[in-house]
Amino acid sequence: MAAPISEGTVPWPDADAARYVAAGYWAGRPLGDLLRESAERSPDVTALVDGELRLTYAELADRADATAARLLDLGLAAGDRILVQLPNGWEFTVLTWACLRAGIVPVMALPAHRRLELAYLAAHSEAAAIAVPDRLRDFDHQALAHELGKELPGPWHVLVAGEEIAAGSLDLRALCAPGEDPAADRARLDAAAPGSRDVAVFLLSGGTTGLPKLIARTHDDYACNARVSAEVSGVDADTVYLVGLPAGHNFPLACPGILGTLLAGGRVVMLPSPEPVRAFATVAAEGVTHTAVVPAVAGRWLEHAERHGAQEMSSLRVLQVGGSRLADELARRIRPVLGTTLQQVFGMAEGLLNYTRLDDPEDVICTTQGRPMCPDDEVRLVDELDRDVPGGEPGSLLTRGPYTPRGYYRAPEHNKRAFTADGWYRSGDICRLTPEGNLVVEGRDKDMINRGGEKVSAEEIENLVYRLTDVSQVAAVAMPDPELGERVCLYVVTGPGRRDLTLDEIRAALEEVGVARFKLPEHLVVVEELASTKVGKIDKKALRADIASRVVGSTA
Ligand code: OOB
Repeated sequence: MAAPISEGTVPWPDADAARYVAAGYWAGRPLGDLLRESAERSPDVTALVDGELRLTYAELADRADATAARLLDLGLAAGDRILVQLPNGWEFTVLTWACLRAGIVPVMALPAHRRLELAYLAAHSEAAAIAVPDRLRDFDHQALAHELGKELPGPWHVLVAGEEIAAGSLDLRALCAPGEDPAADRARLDAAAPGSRDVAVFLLSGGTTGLPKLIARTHDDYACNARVSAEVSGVDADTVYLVGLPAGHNFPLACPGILGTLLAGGRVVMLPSPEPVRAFATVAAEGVTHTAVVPAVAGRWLEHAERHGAQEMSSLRVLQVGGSRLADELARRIRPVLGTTLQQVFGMAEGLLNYTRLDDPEDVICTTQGRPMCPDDEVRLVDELDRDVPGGEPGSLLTRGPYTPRGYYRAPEHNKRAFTADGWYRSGDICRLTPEGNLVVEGRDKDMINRGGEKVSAEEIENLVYRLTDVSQVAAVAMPDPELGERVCLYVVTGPGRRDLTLDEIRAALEEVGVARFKLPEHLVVVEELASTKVGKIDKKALRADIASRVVGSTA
């Protein structure tokens, strides 16, 4: 039997929880209930679009209940975990809604994850099932899903969305089909609704450690996350929200994303990728009003619009950009070129969300990453000794609040470093506060590489390279990149007799053990020795400066 989730989570202190309830941030109701209520308000309105498939709220809510009932019939129970690794399609939304109704907890993996990440996530969360596509971009997700099961102690269900359902797999599309008796399914799920303080979803941390951390988001806190986000981004019943980023990421899932839009009675349109030709055509065809992208995608959209025009974008009212730092220069082109309002979003799966407001002056929208969405979000900018920095100075961002959990799941040792004793989360972002109260992200003091919004833990890559290749020293650092912002660069001191170690060899070794492709190093610098700091640690600051000067040198 898997251990109950509550054993690994860190609850908010009672006094804070009471405050969040009193202030109305925590509604005291599970997300599945709130979604059901949204469906009640507008049963005949289209809620979900994926290509040819269109579902009204009544159809979506009933399908979700039917799916939930079938999951329970399979033997899954409230509190069980299911690894979700689905591309952006209707099945993702039906399954997620179903899980929220039944109290089954989705662990939001990304389609790019491979054996190493999935095996760890399945084991760490003690998942009882996985939902995958059959194949995606030439990768056999179904086969891998079955292999993973062999190493897990408990029962393991493989749910597959696709044409080829192998022996031993369950057809996810059949599981998500309309039910025979919607009223009975509904009554069954209403009667077994999870508690509002229970865990609703597990999100993955961007990661600065050897292994990714799981973030347990409760129904109360995640509903607040989605609902308040909807308010500050103007998402309501008239919204048509396009999902182009991987749906399991916090940004398109709940900032306000899929959940915020559905809670507000709007329409969600699923698209497999934000590639501009299809994204622009979909915006035009569906009358999309809101969407979320990372800066690298915003750059591609701007280029596309500059070449082919932006007529197709006329319905788009808000373009949310976040996940990594948007260059001011790119930000300034968005309104003139795309004719839409930019909303910068500086968020994290750990909680805190900062938004520029839609009616902020253009200068604030283009040069800051906004401010916390809730009056009860607490933010401090501190120095190395956790002392508040003077106003306007850069400092390391600490935060607490109604939707920022107080610890990672099952990670007591790591939590001592990642959180202060009084519950502040150390985001690792270096920010400064402008006089009018907005945050500007200036850098970070965490050992992470942000590859166009995809987070790569330097430590994770270094550990693997030590294990798999003959190096005596290795350091992974961010290499500046005009398109993605950063890419992974490796500095190595090779082991005896291995002076010929190549980038391809390292990449092949990492791929062989099943690391997501976006984490693979893209540049290798072999050196005699690595500079160290006074305390004997590898001097990464010096390495970052070194690679930055080499990149500038190579393009000059
Ligand atoms: C989002 O979430 P995560 O968990 O993948 O990554 C969080 C980290 C932040 O701590 C920061 O280092 C970076 O990503 N980040 C930004 C940023 N937005 C995120 N850095 C600079 N400027 C921004 N606008 O990335 C995420 C979650 C919810 C909404 C949006 C993004």
